[in-house]
Amino acid sequence: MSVKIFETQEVQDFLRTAAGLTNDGGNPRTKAIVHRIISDLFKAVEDLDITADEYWAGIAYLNQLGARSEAGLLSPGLGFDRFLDMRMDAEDAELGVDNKTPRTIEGPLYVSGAPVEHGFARLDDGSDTDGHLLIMHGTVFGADGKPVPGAQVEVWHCNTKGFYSHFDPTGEQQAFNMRRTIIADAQGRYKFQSIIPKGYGCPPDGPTQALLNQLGRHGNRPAHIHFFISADGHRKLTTQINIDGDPLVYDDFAYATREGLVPPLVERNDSASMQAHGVDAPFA
Ligand code: MBD
Ligand code: FE
Repeated sequence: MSVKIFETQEVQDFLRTAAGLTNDGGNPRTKAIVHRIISDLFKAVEDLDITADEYWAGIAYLNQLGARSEAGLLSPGLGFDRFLDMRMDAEDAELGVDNKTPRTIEGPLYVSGAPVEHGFARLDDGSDTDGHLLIMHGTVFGADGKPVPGAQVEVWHCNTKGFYSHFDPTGEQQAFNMRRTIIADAQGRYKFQSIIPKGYGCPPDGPTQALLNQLGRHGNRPAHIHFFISADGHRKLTTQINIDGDPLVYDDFAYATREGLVPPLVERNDSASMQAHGVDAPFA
């Protein structure tokens, strides 16, 4: 079938009606967005000769995506999250804003309400004994280059099985394991102890992975740690770091790796530095 009806007045009028553009009430912005999206989809059906079977398979797929709560997982997999960041980066570039730490995507696994700690936090509850000890510390700076006392550093990551607390299918993790909010000290410094996470993989039996399979793509992320950095009077930063050396650092299904977000890891074995940096002497 290759009939072309999309450009006809009948179909164009129909699209306007379906999007509510021909009636009062409702939300104009919603109408404009829905009109554009359904128009683009109608056009795709026509241009690609999408069959009824293919169309209904797509509808069934959306239901599966919802049933498994994976819309937020497919989104970065198809590059939408990265695209939104690219747009914000481009806007910043136009305004001459120089982001010292690049932004990158939030992902679907943040949970609000993590325990709040001041200056230092241990993120892991010690139950994941396969983990390699990790200490990370730094200072939050504002756009003016000055430290931001009391800045809020929200940090979250997964365990050595690639599972996040609240989303762990094994049910083995305590609530908020490997999730904390750290309030930076008077010099804007934060520090935490945890374990090095493993990479994340999409649920192998889920709809996101099923689509990625059809695209010939994997659904894995390199090991990473997420951050929200916020403070009064400052724009919130959403970012991550990647664990250097992970084979997928530059092959992330969610496209979140960026230059400047792969800090070097320093292995420390001497007990003096362990004591200086460990949980017993967080600010020594
Ligand atoms: C993750 O842990 C993640 O950070 C993203 C972006 C997508 C899926 C899982
Ligand atoms: Fe993640």
